[in-house]
Amino acid sequence: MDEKPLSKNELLKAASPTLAGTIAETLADTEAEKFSEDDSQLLKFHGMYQQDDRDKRRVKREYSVMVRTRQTGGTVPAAQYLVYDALADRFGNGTLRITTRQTFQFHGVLKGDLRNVIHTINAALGTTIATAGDINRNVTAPPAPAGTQAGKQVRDDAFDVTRALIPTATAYHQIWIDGAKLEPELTSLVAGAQQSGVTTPYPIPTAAPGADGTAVDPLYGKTYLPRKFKIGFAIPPRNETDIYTNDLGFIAIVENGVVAGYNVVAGGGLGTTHGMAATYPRLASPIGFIPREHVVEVARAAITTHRDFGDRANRRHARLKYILDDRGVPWFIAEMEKRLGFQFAPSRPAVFTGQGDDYGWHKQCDGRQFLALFVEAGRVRDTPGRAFKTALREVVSKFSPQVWLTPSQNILLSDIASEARQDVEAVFIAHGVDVNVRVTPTRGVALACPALPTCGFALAESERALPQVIGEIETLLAELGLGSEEILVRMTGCSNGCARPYAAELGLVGTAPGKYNLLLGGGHAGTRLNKLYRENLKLDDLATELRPLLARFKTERENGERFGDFAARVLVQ
Ligand code: SRM
Repeated sequence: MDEKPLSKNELLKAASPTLAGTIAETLADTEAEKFSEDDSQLLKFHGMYQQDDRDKRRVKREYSVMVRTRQTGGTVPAAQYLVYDALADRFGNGTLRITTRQTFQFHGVLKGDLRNVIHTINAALGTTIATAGDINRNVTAPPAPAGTQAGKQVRDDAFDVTRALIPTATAYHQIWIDGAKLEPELTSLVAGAQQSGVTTPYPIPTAAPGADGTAVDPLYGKTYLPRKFKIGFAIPPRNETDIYTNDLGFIAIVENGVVAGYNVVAGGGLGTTHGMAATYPRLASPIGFIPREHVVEVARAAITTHRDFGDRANRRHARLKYILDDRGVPWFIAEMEKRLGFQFAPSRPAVFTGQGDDYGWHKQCDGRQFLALFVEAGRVRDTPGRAFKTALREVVSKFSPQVWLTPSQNILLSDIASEARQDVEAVFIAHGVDVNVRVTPTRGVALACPALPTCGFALAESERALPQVIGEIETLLAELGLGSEEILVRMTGCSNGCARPYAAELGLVGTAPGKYNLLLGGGHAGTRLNKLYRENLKLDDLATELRPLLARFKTERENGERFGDFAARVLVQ
């Protein structure tokens, strides 16, 4: 069908359908300081990215690996959290990074420590399988600490979809798990995770390759997908998971407290390349309604449609969104229905009104409490005078709450007995963290990708610049008497869209060191993309650029109008 030559990654996958490459050989070679370029592409399917510290690049390239875990719906059992916390200190850079897709990343892992890390994660009933690569990534879902039945059903469905889409024919088990031994100091933590009663949520891929090394994954086939694939779940009216930015989204339709089924949306994705108009962000299109029992089949049908029709010649045109635009949404629906053997019903009414996390203490249905904690740019760490990571470890260790990672890069701790609330607060206070002090609404919803120094794509700072950028916006808002206003600000170091800047009320997208495209007018509930307002703006000039815009917002806004809606109406029509 496609006459253009296959992309390099396609040839690579075809040559190594077990995804083994020469990873094991490089691991065994203690002299080799890094993986080959080909292996570093295959490593992604194992949940790892080869990186180097770009702050040090001018002096010497120092290679390390970023490891990404899988946490369906951001669910992290307490005992598993304690293992991750220890791994970050023992083998990573001492921090845990919560991602915009509710996973954890360990940065700075040395090649020689990788087997230890991956084996330990698996021993603690976690996995890193397929958290990157041309395959289904972490499935996002609204954290459901309140304990509602609908929340639990959605989480169960997210796990079912996850399990159904885990690849089988990989070398994962052989390379990282077989014969690996646990570090003695981690043994008791891992035993805690194993005994904590958590049933293993992820199947361990054990399908060994045949003697000729050509085992083919039954779902993905020999060359997997043409590109990454992302699935999310949402429960209206909250759109925490930014459902329309996923390749495939399931919007729960809740009736009488239970999930009747899902509105399916497809073809979302944000990745773009500067200067290439053929690449663009896109929100998912409505496909139709399905009863709950069809959720896994629909996910499989979308995956195989992407597998069979995605562009395998041009990786910049390979996401599902381009299939929907090139062939049309009606074509996609018809193709899905052909594969499913039934028709979609018309989508049911569903309205999103907001996203983000409500910080502080909340009551669960069962009378216990959960605590939502703000984590700036998702970086769990200790800083002078504020030992957040240590406090978290102590609280999780003492009170065993369920840990939830949110798509806004925050942490929720649930199932805490009401009587324990003061004791939990005391632990945080002892480490310089007052959980009752609120950041401003704008800081509370801001997101940033890691960018420098770890990301190879970063053109400009993001995570490290965010606190100051928000500080400047806070100052402007306070000067104008708008301090209580919430503006959804999202920043990235390049055009790939990792902190979902195109779905923000105010997006900053790095173009060069110190320079950003300023985008305005996205909807705060994730239902409208923003538009370019200023190209290559110097970050130093941001306050000067924003002051008159915010002043106009103050005087010209309609009653209760949010900044994003005002900008879409007045500034970037
Ligand atoms: Fe992303 C690539 C970080 C969510 C679109 N993303 C990368 C890499 C792995 C760079 C690389 O390939 O070497 C970044 C690693 C940097 C580092 O040091 O950590 C990276 N992406 C992230 C995270 C950690 C950002 C964060 O602040 O949390 C998120 C990890 C999510 C996870 O747990 O799986 C992350 N990335 C996203 C999202 C948002 C989402 O999924 O909700 C997007 C936009 C949605 C989408 O996929 O369209 C996103 N990342 C990309 C792209 C552009 C893909 C495209 O279609 O063009 C790339 C580049 C690529 O794949 O070639 C990319």
